[in-house]
Amino acid sequence: MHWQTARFRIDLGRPRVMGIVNVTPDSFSDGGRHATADSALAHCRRLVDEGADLLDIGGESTRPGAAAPSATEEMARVLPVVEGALGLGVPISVDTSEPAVMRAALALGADIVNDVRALRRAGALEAVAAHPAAGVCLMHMRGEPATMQGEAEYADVVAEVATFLAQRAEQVMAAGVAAERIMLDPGIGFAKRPEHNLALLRRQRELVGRLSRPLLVGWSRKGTLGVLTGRAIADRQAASVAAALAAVHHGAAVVRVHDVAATVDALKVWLAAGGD
Ligand code: HH2
Repeated sequence: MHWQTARFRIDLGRPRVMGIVNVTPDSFSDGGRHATADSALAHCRRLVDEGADLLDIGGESTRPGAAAPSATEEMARVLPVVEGALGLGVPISVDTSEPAVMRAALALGADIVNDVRALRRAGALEAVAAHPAAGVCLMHMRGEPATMQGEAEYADVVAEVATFLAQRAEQVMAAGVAAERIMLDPGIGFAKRPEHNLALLRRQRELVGRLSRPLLVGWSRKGTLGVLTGRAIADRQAASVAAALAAVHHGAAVVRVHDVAATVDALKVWLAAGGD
């Protein structure tokens, strides 16, 4: 299995680590830490040195209750960092739902669009389809970050997430995006309560089995880990690494993480121990 992206064909024969770079004033765990292009780029370099297989650069916080920035503001945050990061030798993903940001980033040469809204904003699907090989990550969410936790009601969260992702992948393929470009994501913490997130982890094999494309999963520092451990956001590294390993153990192809060095080390040991 592989993931086709603009410049790289990513071999998914081993688990891959996507390092998170938030160029935002308000992200839930690292808001304001890399708010200038220079500091964000320095962070990109550090994550690549730590072993990140790919980078995900975002200019919109999607924490529950967050307000969306304008497209102009998002572009001003993200594009200079994307431009600099393109020279680092790893695939560059842009975490955005905004078609104007997608178009501009893809024109610069970005490899992947990672969209928590699964290309559902008007013009987003066309922006990605217009590029012959760019990769895309389609994530499950309901509603908008400002209101999504009010929509966290499921009869069977695994079945409902699987149905959404399978249908969305079909629609994106029907628009001309080849299957090999698509990655799917259950959207941990997006319109989901802790019991939903944990069901998606425990039953992740079932989810993977229902989908024809690989899974990218983001547990890093999220609220369910706080519920499980009683830890504040800044103290969830061990919990995040454990969740990333569990996700890989249950079949995730890519894990989206803040703590790249710790996750890379843990995966090395897990692989040496015969992890599959
Ligand atoms: N989670 C966040 C943002 N983007 N993209 C994908 N594909 N999957 C995720 O689970 C995911 C995502 C939220 O985390 P973070 O980027 O740390 O925070 P914020 O949205 O507040 O910037």
